[in-house]
Amino acid sequence: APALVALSEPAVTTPAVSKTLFEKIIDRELPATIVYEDELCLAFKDIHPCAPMHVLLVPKKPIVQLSQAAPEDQALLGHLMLTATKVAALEGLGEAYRLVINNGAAAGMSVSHLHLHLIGGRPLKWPPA
Ligand code: IU
Repeated sequence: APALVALSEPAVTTPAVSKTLFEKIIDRELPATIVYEDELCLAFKDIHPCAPMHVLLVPKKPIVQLSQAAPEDQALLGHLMLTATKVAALEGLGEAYRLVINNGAAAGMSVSHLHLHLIGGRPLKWPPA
């Protein structure tokens, strides 16, 4: 019957590309402990910290991963690095911290929005696992 056909239609059209977790944090749709923000990026505490200090820095521009960054993103990538040094100082890490970008699932990337890990507050061994 036509009525049943109509009921089988989805009530809401989903967007072609849904927001990642980090976009939702940037847009304040999900909570996070934000430690720094400017017009280009946001820094917030990792929900599963691997050290006493573990912050994620994300560009507001949704770059999927480092290998998909474009030449026009050069200044933004530099800004993320320099901002990480600022956040490290703000968080009292002194000169001892590590910055990590995981690129691709096999390298440990689990959220498809470029993010720079800032890790510190304990002795860090090298190489990482
Ligand atoms: P990765 O490099 O993609 O593995 O980093 C993703 C990080 O996002 C990882 O350290 C998670 O603990 C972190 N995270 C988060 O902070 N909040 C969340 O809701 C989820 C993951 I899911």
